[in-house]
Amino acid sequence: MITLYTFGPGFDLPDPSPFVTKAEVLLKMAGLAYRTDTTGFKKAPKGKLPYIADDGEIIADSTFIRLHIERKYGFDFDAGLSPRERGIAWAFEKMCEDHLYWAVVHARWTIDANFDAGPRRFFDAVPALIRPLVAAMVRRQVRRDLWAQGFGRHGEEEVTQLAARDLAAIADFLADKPFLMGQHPCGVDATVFAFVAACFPARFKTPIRIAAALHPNLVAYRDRMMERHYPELAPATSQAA
Ligand SMILES: N[C@@H](CCC(=O)N[C@@H](CS)C(=O)NCC(=O)O)C(=O)O
Repeated sequence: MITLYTFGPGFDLPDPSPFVTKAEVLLKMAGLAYRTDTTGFKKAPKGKLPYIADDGEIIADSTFIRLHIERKYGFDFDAGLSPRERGIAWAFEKMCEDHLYWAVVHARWTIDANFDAGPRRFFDAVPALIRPLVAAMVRRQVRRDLWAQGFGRHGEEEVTQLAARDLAAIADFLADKPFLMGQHPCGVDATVFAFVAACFPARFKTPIRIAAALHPNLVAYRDRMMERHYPELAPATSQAA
């Protein structure tokens, strides 16, 4: 059976990491049996989650997990889409992963109240004496990552402007369709759902959440996907909108 290495549910989400949620939804969409393991971070081949172990084979990175499922199990996440639609789906996916994601990281890690309400909990298992030091060290590294990526050079208002454009683009393209590319869910929905849901938890006081909630179709989409793949979490996340 496939093992998916995760952080475990947190922040009123299936996983604090939208990349992990994306990978899990892909496994669910493909109908593959899997179990989750929250103890794999230290052995992550690329230093990040998610990764999977499938019959002795280790695959790291949510997109490579998708390609692995497509290749090994012959499941086409974009079945029924034209080449043009596949291109659009890929562009939305990468906008979420390489743009919107960093706005979420910025909100969670650089705003003190949000850090205390979320990421600080990652360090609960660290011995109390060194816990503040370790938390500060990792937080510094995330700030460095944000600086290198570019969002760390912007103010909160500027980051919000960029995230709001991403969310508006998704909402406008989604329009009144149930799923991003039409009547049926496809691969990009695993990604868009995961990253849109990551904008919503009420514990994070961020204008990004307000920007997302401005689009009723986005809220409904998040709820629809949550109900479909995480019915046990659906009521909690719906209140968190
Ligand atoms: N491109 C990777 C990104 C994964 C990623 O950024 N994971 C983050 C959590 S959201 C992580 O594990 N970060 C830990 C670290 O950088 O130390 C994917 O698609 O899986």
